Amino acid sequence: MNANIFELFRTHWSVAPDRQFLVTDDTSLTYAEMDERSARFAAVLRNHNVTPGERVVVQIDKSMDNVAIYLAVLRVGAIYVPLNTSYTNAEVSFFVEDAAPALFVNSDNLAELTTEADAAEPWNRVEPRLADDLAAMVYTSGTTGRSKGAMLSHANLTSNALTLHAIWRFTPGDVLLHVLPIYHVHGLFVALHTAMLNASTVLFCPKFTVEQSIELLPEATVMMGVPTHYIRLLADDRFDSARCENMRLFTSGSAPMTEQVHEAFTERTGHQILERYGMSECGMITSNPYEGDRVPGTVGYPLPGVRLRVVADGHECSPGEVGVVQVQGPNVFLGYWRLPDKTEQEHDGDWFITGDVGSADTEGRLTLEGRSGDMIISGGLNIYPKEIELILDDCNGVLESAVVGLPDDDFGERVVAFVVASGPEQPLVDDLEATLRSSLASFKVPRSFHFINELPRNSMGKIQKVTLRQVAPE
Ligand code: MLC
Repeated sequence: MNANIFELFRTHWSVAPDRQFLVTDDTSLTYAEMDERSARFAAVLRNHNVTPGERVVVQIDKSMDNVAIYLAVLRVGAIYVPLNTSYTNAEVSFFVEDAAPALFVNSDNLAELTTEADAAEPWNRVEPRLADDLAAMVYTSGTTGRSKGAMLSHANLTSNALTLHAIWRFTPGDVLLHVLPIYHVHGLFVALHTAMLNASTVLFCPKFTVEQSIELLPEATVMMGVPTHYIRLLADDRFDSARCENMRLFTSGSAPMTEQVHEAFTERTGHQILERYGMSECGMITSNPYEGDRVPGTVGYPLPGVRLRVVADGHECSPGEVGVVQVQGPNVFLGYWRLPDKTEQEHDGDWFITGDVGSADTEGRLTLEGRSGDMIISGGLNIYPKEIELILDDCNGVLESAVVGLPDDDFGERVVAFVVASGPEQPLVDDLEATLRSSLASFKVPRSFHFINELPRNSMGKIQKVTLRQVAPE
């Protein structure tokens, strides 16, 4: 049997080849048309010597052809490596060097590849793959500031897609409002895979705007988002229960949602948001129940087939006790690309150490408390302070720096930098910002800079970020 997940998609959507798959403002594409488009791109990939097991790095705007290229990469048995479109050249060159792709698709060659696809003879086959062959590699940042490629197999993606499709009760006729970027696990796998297994129509928005979401909600039955999406919708009076009349399910993830937002949402729409928990290395791990209590502030139960334990000081925690969440299951990645030591470091035997801190109750319902590292989650994007501090520390006039996340009404957390000047003259904030912007994606650039005489340290010399968060000006 061919374990290539593309084969699974094709089996499921073949029930409705003429159904609209992706619908945008000005155009649409049926499932049969997407099948053909991906076959054309498959031919192009093969002409570019993309053979099974080779990587294809892709950094392009969200579009129908982006989806076709993703499917084409699966089809030819290669490994899809998506990159955030806001990464700078400096960031991208690291990924390209690390992944060593057979092809790098970006805005420079997209038009040419598209023209080649228009003219290509469709390659209608699906390369046979084994369950453990890689389908995708998703970069995640790390505490050291160096990104790691999480290797995801066809079996990883398949198990998660089938499970979510089942537990979130996708039914014929479901229409997905798709506002997420497709360079991350949430928008690419969770949203698109479940829709494809359902042969669902997807209202495919190039990016999230309140205006377009409000306009499209009456036509949709399912929306998947990050808390910032729901916070912004709630800030608009037009977002009400009438707009959500056809909606069956709102899910939220990638960042914690506050109980206040949960409650305001229910009050306004009559719907309870279903919060779930996942990460690039594992796809989805837990979910609040479709039927039964969706408890604000908790992320629900392990998905069927997924095992979870909470560990503190080398022992498994009893219910209610807080520790680090560890996971086992068919969804868990195969390791970090070319980093066997790092892979081993983040495992405890057969268990993957997520780095998230939480507790499980007697029924196994998980509540997350935070992270064991000092990662910042801003608008559903993970940001590692180290990456920013390393650049700041190299700036003229900077002795040292520390970056923390502070509470933010829109993004959940925002990035803030504390800087100690190396001399009597403070460096200019504009200069610091310009240096950071030249090498880092703009969502990582601190929203404010604060100069202090020295960084608070404990007796071991470790910077006390908790203290910094407390002294930060509003
Ligand atoms: C944009 N900006 C951000 C930001 N997004 N700053 C901090 N945090 C963010 N998340 C900044 C830009 O850098 C830019 O800054 C300015 O805001 C305008 O950019 P924009 O692109 O127009 O912003 P906007 O459309 O408002 O984006 C907000 C957003 C977006 C919430 C729609 O961030 C988003 O799509 N987030 C979802 C991310 C996601 O899919 N995560 C899933 C990861 S998978 P400037 O200074 O240049 O003006 C995962 C696993 C799991 O975590 O469980 O799901």
